[in-house]
Amino acid sequence: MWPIAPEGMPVRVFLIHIRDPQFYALPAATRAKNGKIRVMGFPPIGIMSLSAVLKRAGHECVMFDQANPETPNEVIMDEIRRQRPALVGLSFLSTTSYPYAKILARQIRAADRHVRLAFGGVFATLNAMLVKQQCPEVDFVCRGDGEQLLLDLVDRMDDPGSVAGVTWANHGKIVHNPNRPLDRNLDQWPFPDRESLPLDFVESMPLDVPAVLSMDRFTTMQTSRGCPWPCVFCDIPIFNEGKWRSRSPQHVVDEFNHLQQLGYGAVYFVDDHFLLQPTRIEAICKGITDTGVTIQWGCEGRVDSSAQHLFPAMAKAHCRTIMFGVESGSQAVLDRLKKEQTLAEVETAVTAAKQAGIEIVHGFFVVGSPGETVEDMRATFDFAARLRLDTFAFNRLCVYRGTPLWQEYIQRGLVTDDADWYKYFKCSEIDPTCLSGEVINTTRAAGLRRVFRYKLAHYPIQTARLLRRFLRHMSLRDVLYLLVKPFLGNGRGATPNEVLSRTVDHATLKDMAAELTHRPEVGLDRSMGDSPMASST
Ligand code: B12
Ligand code: SF4
Repeated sequence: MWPIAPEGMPVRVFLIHIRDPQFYALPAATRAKNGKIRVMGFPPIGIMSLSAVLKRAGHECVMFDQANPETPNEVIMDEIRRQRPALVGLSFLSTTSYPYAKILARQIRAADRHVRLAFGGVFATLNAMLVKQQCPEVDFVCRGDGEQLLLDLVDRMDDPGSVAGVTWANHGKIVHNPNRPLDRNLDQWPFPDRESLPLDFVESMPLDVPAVLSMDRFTTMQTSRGCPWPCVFCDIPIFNEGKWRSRSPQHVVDEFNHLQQLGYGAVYFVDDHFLLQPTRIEAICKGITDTGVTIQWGCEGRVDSSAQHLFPAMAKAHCRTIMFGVESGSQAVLDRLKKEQTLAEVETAVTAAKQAGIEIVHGFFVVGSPGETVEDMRATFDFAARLRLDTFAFNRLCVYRGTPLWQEYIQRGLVTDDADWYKYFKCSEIDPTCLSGEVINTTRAAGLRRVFRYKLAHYPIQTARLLRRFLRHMSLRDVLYLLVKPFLGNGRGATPNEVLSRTVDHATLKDMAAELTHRPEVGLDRSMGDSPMASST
């Protein structure tokens, strides 16, 4: 029998960050100076936050990240057998990593009947009852913020009924404990435990998620949680009960200082809407400038932010990147998505950021929205070309369970909760008011060509500067290839460097992960054989 510590006693917890292959097949070629494996990507800040909380409370925590090629599932299983943790927590973000989480949970359960298993993260939160039903081998599905929840759970694993935010089974009957009140005192938690994984992160994802575009030691930070807007495709407002909460400026500045001491050079905020509260931004920028922190950072926010007069102060405090959710160049599409922003607001924000000296201004766009016409799509690419954006991404709109769009699709009979809740859908695959996938892809390829041509002709200096930045990460050959790629048509693969830097959409890996979400439960375990995480080879 596995040991369960009495309440208040230290326990050993394993936390595993599950990724789908497109987000972990990214080891960089060289090791860092400190001997750690270097990985291109975002660090798993969810489990790092929880590890710090557990350790401060006196517990032992061992983390694994599937980005690490040296810890495939079988190594994690060996460690579980060897170290016998009291609890193994599996953390994953989204629909596409859920199949991998299920597979690993089942492997662990098959190897040991007694170890306690927990799931957490956005997807698990929004689908807790269904997840528990589909994965009876997982003891606890944990909903919402994990900090206090995990502390409570490790103390009371034998009495989960008393732990708010947990979905579990009592004699075969699923019990959905009440939600936890939203934690507003985020300053109470320690800084994430960034040093315990044997990995160093560098970010180099120029076009997909450009972040800060630096080859420095990289990490992420979370200074606020949530977003109160009603965009129909987004589940962040649901995860955060429509609220926005933040850490105090001093706490954020202290973390910057701490990171500077640890040798980090680039930080990206994973906040959903960093630009929400001007006074807080002003205080953070002042703190960074006053304390002489030189870390370059990037953030995301809405174009209607009332903090735009602070863009110069942000640039002075080494904010290098701002990413805006532009979504579309058609007001009709923006309104259909309930984005609650105008094209004029987009132009104002992008121009203000560039005028303030923000080096990289990025636009997130979606294509394939309900009701979008070919003309709307063309308008989007023309708009992207005209805007002073440095980088942009045009992703296909997807629908996730829990969002208002999902609810609409249920009412329209396009999906059902019972059959489809765990499936990854591009809207165009199920919604007849969307353009077909083929038309979307052809129009997108043509639109990208127009954007590149326009940028080179109208913003040659801005484009040259950006290319110079790319050249710090990539060979000239690959940069040239990147430029001509939209003109080559389909069927050309990525260069090795592109694969590493994720400069282009990883269509194959993305499709593979998406397809796995549609596989029937019985076939899922066999799919493990196809997965690069199954073994280190
Ligand atoms: C940064 C980010 C990314 C980054 C990197 C993530 C990483 N490696 O850590 C990148 C760019 C790679 C990424 C990729 C994708 N992302 Co993303 N991403 C985010 C973002 C903006 C922040 C995540 C984050 O770091 N949060 C901060 C940490 C501290 O929070 P956390 O991980 O949620 O952990 C807390 C709790 O959830 C809980 N918890 C977490 N795990 C566990 C485990 C246990 C046991 C317990 C008790 C608690 C617990 O405790 C933590 C502390 O409170 C979120 C939006 C959001 N607000 O969550 C979207 C989000 C998670 N992503 C989303 C999507 C769709 C994707 C992609 C599928 C996009 C795509 N089509 O390619 C991919 C898939 C990635 C994958 N499957 O591996 C969606 C998920 C929607 C859904 N229902 O599936 C979100 C919600 C954004 C959105 N609304 O569209 N993403
Ligand atoms: S503004 Fe961004 S984070 Fe907020 S609901 Fe809309 S898409 Fe989601």
